[in-house]
Amino acid sequence: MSRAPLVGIIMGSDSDLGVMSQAASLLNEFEVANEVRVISAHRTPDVMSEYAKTAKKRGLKVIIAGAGGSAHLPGMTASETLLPVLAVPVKNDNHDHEALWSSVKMPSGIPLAVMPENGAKNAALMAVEILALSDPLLTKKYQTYRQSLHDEVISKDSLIVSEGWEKYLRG
Ligand code: RP5
Repeated sequence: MSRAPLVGIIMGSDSDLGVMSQAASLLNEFEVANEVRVISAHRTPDVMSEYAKTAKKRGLKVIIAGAGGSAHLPGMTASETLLPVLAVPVKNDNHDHEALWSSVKMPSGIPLAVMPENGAKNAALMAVEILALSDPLLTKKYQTYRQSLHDEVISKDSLIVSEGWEKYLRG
């Protein structure tokens, strides 16, 4: 994507990329310029600090930050920028729910919008909602997306009602 990024997607490790790339893919579908970086709060705190402090000046509007384990990246990034930060607690098989807890337990005063565990897609959608506030074209695309969710449920329901749930389950 060649336009200046509006959304920064950062993660604590390349092991988070499987989850966090879902945010980038979704933003690409909406044609929202984004950048993907691996930045660790623990291993590269200097880079994290610089990234957060310069993000707004560089034109970013939203940051999506994903991390697993004790997950300091989302909260620390939020503390060093005035941009909204959306946290994605990354949950791999060897993790418990610590990333979720460390994000939702942010002390009062520094807000962090916390998504579900591995909820990178929802983070991207929330970023779309934020950007759509000042972008009518993006609002239109988002409305179309929401309508498609609605229509999909209606068509599944119709099929279950007309064919019966047993046949539906058998495919
Ligand atoms: C966190 O520790 C990362 O966000 C990742 O989820 C977890 C494990 O990192 P690696 O040891 O796989 O690099 O900081």
